Amino acid sequence: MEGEKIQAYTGPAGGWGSASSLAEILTREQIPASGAAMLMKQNKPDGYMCVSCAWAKPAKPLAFEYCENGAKATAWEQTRKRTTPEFFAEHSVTELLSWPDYDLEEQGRLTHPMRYDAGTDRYVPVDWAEAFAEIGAELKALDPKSVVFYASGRASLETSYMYALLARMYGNNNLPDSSNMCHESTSVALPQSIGVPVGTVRLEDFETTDLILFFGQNVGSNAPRMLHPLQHARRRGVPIITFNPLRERGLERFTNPQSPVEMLTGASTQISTQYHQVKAGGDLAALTGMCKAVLAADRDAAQAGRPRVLDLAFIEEHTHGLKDFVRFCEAQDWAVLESRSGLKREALEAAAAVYMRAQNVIGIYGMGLTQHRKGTETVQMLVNLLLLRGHIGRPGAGICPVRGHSNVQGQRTVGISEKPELVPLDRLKEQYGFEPPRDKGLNTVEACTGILKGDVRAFIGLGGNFVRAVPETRLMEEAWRSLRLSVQVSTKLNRAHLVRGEIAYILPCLGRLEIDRQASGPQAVSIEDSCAAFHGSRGVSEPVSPHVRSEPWIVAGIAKATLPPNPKLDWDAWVGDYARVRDAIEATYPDVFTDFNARMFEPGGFHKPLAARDRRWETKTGKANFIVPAGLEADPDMPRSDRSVLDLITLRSNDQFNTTVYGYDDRFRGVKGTRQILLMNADDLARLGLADGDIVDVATDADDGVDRRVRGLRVVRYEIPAGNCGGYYPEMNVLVPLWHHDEQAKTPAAKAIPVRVTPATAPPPA
Ligand SMILES: Nc1nc2c(c(=O)[nH]1)N[C@H]1C(S)=C(S)[C@@H](COP(=O)(O)OP(=O)(O)OC[C@H]3O[C@@H](n4cnc5c(=O)[nH]c(N)nc54)[C@H](O)[C@@H]3O)O[C@H]1N2
Ligand SMILES: Nc1nc2c(c(=O)[nH]1)N[C@H]1C(S)=C(S)[C@@H](COP(=O)(O)OP(=O)(O)OC[C@H]3O[C@@H](n4cnc5c(=O)[nH]c(N)nc54)[C@H](O)[C@@H]3O)O[C@H]1N2
Ligand SMILES: [Mo]
Repeated sequence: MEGEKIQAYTGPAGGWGSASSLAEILTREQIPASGAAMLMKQNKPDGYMCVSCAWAKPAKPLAFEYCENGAKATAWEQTRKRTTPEFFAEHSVTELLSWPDYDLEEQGRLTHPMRYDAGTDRYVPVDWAEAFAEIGAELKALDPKSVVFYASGRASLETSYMYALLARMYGNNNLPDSSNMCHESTSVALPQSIGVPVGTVRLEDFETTDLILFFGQNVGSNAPRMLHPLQHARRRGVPIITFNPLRERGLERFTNPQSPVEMLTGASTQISTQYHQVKAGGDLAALTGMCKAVLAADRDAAQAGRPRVLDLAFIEEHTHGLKDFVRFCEAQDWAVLESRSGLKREALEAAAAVYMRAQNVIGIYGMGLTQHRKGTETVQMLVNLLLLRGHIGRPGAGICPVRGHSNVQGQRTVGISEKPELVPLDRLKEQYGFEPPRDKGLNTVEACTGILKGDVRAFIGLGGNFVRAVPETRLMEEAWRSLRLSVQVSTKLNRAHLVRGEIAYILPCLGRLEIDRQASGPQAVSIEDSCAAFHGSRGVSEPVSPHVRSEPWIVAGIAKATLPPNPKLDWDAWVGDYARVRDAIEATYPDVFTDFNARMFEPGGFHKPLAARDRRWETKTGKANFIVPAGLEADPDMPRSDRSVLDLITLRSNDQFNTTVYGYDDRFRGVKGTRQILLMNADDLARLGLADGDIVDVATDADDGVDRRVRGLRVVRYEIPAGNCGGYYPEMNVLVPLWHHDEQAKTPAAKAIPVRVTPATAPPPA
């Protein structure tokens, strides 16, 4: 426990803490000063697009258009450290399985294609040609329906388009992606509500908004560049109302590390003007309460002959379902809304009062809404609230899901989806002369079920760390080992390489920051940000090793070894010049990617057309829909009558990118040197006979016969609602049952897992 320290952090987000945390990682990853200079090219129209979050890139970037965590992501990728064949010769896979995530990735960048050798229990170097030949032969021998093509959200639009095409030409729509664990609730909710699958807000809307509602997103750690538009909005006097069980520092105060004056004077901007510590999963009730208050005020106004609160003209012309929605809200009892949300009626009415005064409202949200059993319905309830006063399809207003991976939204745009109806299959058929599969493919949860059942035989991973990111760690790792084939295209060593199939490959690829030289010269790639703008990106540093290859090259290699030749598709020509892939993308999606090659470096990006922004509603009713939820229970299949059961929220620290752990500090939450902690409320501690600093075990409260347990966590007394506790992802994934997911979207419900906390017991003898 040496080096562990828990001490409340009093600084703002940004500020000197961010500068020193950044200096520390640049030194540790041995990044020379010239490497640090490359940060100047981050998120610039002539530079590269950050590999960290998906937040929008402004047309007029700041001198330093990067943040502490974007810079960390760059340092992590640009590290001088290497994971070489010598490293693999020294360490058996069995040994590496006992290493923590941090130690695996901290070895540095992968340099050679590697194949697992059962005789020595080691990964050994292999030629690219040999690797492709075996992978192709295996895939040809397997039933296409038994193969999964996973994508993490970092690969470019070009790579993603090629990868989705590979899966479909091979014969399936088994294209699960990280979005299935992330904003799938958004992708299901928004099309039903407003007819588009993505947010409607653009960066410029922040300049004219006059209220921001902020639900379940930890901006200071996970999208820090967004603090700049938030700070600007606050300076204009725009209120920000936050709903979050934890008091997150980035949502409280921000010192702009790029402002010399602020850094010298220690001035900081208060970010949230109201902060509501809603219970995990309580947003559905909280939002219903706000809607109820708005409707009541409207009724009063109507009776008193005052101007109405609802935007009746908008509702009349553009929406459907108000009557049923009003009936639902009126039927809800305040006492129930209070107990489900954990917030007082007065607090919800105070939030509603500010909402009713605002002309242009933006609703922002992240994993705090999507990763719940009722995630989809909760997102829809936020849209319902916005619709009451016409806040969709108007400048300065709209819905703003904050996406995760830097190109996760774009991958869906170019065909990575298990849902065939989201892809123009007829156009692909015509363009490439093949019969695309029409049956629904496997999403992430379904792929996991298939692996558990033994129906899935091979797993190809384009980035990511699937086995570590998904729920049900213990059962998944066991089942993974009976896969026939596992192939991971990766930059760094992770657990998904070690928990492996019978035949296993690690294929090392270039990162987005590196110069990608092909037949026609250095290549650019493109991505889509969280506000639906497309941006070009050019690598700026030398490749980490002569043996690594670009993602398009690797995807083409697998395709050529697996698929019969196709006169309409020349994979080599695509790899030689990615502009030709963009031409192909444009041919498949002419309305979205018009003049793609000519526009890809437009400052601020070029935007995807979004019907809802123009108040055209591509829904079944042809209108924006008020959608009534089935009820207000956060988790219908797990009644929480027993007060010794707590809802566990799985969180990211300020020192990680998903399963990539940069370090053991979580500065803003005052945690230093450890991730083995459990945040708990003082009342719960007293009730359960526990104290700050105690060591506890945590077990999932489910009666399906599966033992899900994490041992030896240190209790941290924390300002978190009674009945909730918090721990870190991915360490806590062992506690998430695979079936515990959003009812409609199947996003794992990682933000409310019913658990029991008990004093630690010694682990049973191995
Ligand atoms: N540095 C860094 N940046 C990242 C990532 C990273 O790991 N590190 N990950 C990227 C990815 S893939 C994603 S998806 C995003 C994730 O970014 P976020 O959406 O911020 O995800 P989380 O860190 O999981 O935190 C969710 C927030 O929701 C709150 N919360 C939890 N439960 C509830 C609830 O029931 N209601 C409400 N209102 N709030 C709740 C938590 O307290 C926390 O503040 O960030 C992306 N950017
Ligand atoms: N309990 C719980 N579980 C969760 C979540 C949660 O909040 N709680 N969040 C979920 C969310 S939102 C997400 S998005 C998923 C994330 O799931 P994934 O996207 O599968 O996981 P990552 O940790 O982002 O993947 C990291 C690995 O990607 C590889 N990599 C990095 N850069 C590149 C690149 O440029 N190319 C290639 N080919 N590989 C690269 C590296 O080898 C690295 O080890 O996890 C989900 N799981
Ligand atoms: Mo994500």
